[in-house]
Amino acid sequence: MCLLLTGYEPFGDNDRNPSAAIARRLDGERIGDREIAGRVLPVAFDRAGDEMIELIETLDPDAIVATGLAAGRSAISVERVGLNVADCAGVPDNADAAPRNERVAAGGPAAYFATLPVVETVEALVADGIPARLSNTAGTHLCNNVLYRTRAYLEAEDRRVPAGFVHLPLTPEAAAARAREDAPSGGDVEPSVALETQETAIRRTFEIVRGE
Ligand code: PCA
Repeated sequence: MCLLLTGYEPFGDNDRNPSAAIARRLDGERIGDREIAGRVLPVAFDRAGDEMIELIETLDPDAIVATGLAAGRSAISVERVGLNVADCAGVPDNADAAPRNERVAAGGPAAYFATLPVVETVEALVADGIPARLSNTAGTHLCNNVLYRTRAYLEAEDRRVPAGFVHLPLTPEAAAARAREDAPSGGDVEPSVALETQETAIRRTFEIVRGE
């Protein structure tokens, strides 16, 4: 048994994805008596959810924290809900799929709640001095897709494993790279949080799930 942590590969106009970096950095680290298995999912609507389900079947995790990048957000965002909506909102996936107003699962419920202790997690992160917030939408791109697929699978299999999704902001380096053209002429720079702080937040999220 392990603690499953997933991140995503780069996508769209992001040539780095902090969620992949953190999954790699925390892979093999111990939280109490459990080891984190850090894996990177493809940004592809027809593969990511299936790969997550394969990981759950192979690794039989005690807890699942999926993560992804949400450029523009200023805080670590603990997602409350995954919607039955697939809409790339103008950003095709890495295989050029661009769903518009589709369902993640035809005939499935409108939404699934994350089963991580989302409120306690946000409270603990903020108490530790980490900018964090509860988020009521994971969007309609792949992050939402994997949250929905993961929870739908766990419900169908009656597996009582806490599972949820955490969106991560840009790192300062990535925000600076994206601002390189605008910033000197007075444009705004997107918000960012240092990778080390993001990593601490994800480690802490697992500790809270484990009741530590
Ligand atoms: N963020 C996107 C997909 C992959 C990622 O890291 C999202 O928020 O849906």
